[in-house]
Amino acid sequence: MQRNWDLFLAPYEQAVSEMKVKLKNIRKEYRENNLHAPVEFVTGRVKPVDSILAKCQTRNIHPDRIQEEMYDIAGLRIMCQFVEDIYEVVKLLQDRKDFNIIYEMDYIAHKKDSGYRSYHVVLEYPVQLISGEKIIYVEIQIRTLSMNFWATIEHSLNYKYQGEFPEEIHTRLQKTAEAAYFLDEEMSKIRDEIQEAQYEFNYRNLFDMEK
Ligand code: 0O2
Repeated sequence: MQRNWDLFLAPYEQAVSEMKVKLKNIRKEYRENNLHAPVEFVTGRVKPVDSILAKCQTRNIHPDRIQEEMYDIAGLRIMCQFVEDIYEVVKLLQDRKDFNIIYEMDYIAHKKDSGYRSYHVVLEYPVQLISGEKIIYVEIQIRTLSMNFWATIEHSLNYKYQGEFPEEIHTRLQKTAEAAYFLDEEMSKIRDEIQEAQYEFNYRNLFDMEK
């Protein structure tokens, strides 16, 4: 039987929209309290149908089991300035009562062979529909701006090579992943200085606007 994809994906669309608001509100609340926000920006998407079907093939998921076995149909990304912010965001998510974390993977402490680093969290998220409550999976990837830069480039190259990178490119990507992480480590070392400068900069801008 032909699946009605719009109907199937509607709760995922709703979950992504709701989660975006919630995550952006975390940033807003920090800023209103003149605190460094561990969330720099948030993006979200619902996986396109062709990607869902392709993943069914590669992961051997039966199309009738997509809802139960595919965790990243609803996906959000939280970008952070510092590695320390990632763990602060994870703690915030763990403490929330409006969803339930069922899976966490720290690809920062355990980077992938590709060089990929990010913190992955999968939630059971309750969506309120006219038919009642539906629990769906939502994946959140939390990463620094530097990790995001690397992952975005690697992802587009992956598309070109379909995961079969020539050895030279594979090695270069691993090297660039280390360079990106070196940047994160160096930034962490001068984090206090940076945050102080950002605070002064924001404060001055606010003062100028009021003139
Ligand atoms: P798209 O286009 O990003 O939506 P898990 O812990 O289960 O979340 P796992 O088992 O690696 O992680 O799952 P999967 O499905 O391989 O990866 C989930 C998502 O993590 C991917 O989504 C990517 O967004 C990201 N990711 C994982 N590994 C890599 C990597 O080596 N490079 C990059 N650039 N991203 C990665 P999709 O399905 O690729 O699609």
